[in-house]
Amino acid sequence: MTEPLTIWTWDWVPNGPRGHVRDIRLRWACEEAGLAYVVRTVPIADRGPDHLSRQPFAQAPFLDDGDIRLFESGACLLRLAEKSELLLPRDTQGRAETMQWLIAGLNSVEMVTVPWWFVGLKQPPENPLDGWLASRLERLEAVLATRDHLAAGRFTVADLLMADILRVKKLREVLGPYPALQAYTARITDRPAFAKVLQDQLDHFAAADAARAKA
Ligand SMILES: N[C@@H](CCC(=O)N[C@@H](CS)C(=O)NCC(=O)O)C(=O)O
Repeated sequence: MTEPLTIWTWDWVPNGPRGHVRDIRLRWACEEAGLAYVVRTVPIADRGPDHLSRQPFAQAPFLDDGDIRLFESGACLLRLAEKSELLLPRDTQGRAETMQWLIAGLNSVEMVTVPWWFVGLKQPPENPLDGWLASRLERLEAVLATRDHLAAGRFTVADLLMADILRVKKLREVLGPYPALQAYTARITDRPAFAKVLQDQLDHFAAADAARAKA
C-alpha cells in the first residue's frame, strides 16, 4: 500500500506565526490537488540530529513522499505540483512559466519581504528596506495589473506561493498603492482550499495548547 504524503511541521508555535507556518503551503497544494496527506510533528524545543537530518537549517516544514524526502517549502511545492495538472500545467510553456514564477516568488519577492518584515519588528522610525520592497511591489503590480494569474493564464502553484508571501498582515497594510496586488491576494486566498488549511493549521496549534495544558 502506498503511504500517504506526510507533511512535517512543528508540534507547537507561539501565537504570532500561527496561520503562517510554511507547512500551510504544502497543505494548501495537497488540498487543491486532492492529494491525500497526513501531518506529523517535530518538537520545536528539541531540534535534535533526527530533525537536522531532515532539515539542515533546523526549520520546518519538510515532506515525505514515499522514499523521497524533501525540505524547503518551494522544493516540496514543486514535488507536489508534479502530481497535479491543476498546480503545474503539463504543456512545456505553461510548466516553465509556472516554475519561473514560483522561483520569482521565493527569490525576488520573499527574499525582500521577509527581511523587510524582520527589520520592521524593531519598529524603526523608517524601515531602511522600504525602498527595496516598493521596487519589487511596483514591478509585481505592473504584471498583475494586466492579468489575473502569474503563469499559464490560470491558477497554478506559483499563485499559491505568491499569495502566501503577500498575505502577511504587515505587508497587506502597505499594499494600498498596489490595487492589483491587493485584489490578487484577496482573490487567491479566497479559494476554499486556503480557508480549510488555514483553519486546519490554527486547529493544529490550538490542540497543541490543549495538550500542553493537560500535561
Ligand atoms: N526557506 C525555508 C524557510 C523555512 C522557515 O522559515 N520555517 C520557519 C517556520 S515557517 C521555521 O522553521 N522557523 C523556526 C526557525 O527558523 O528557527 C522554507 O521555505 O521551507
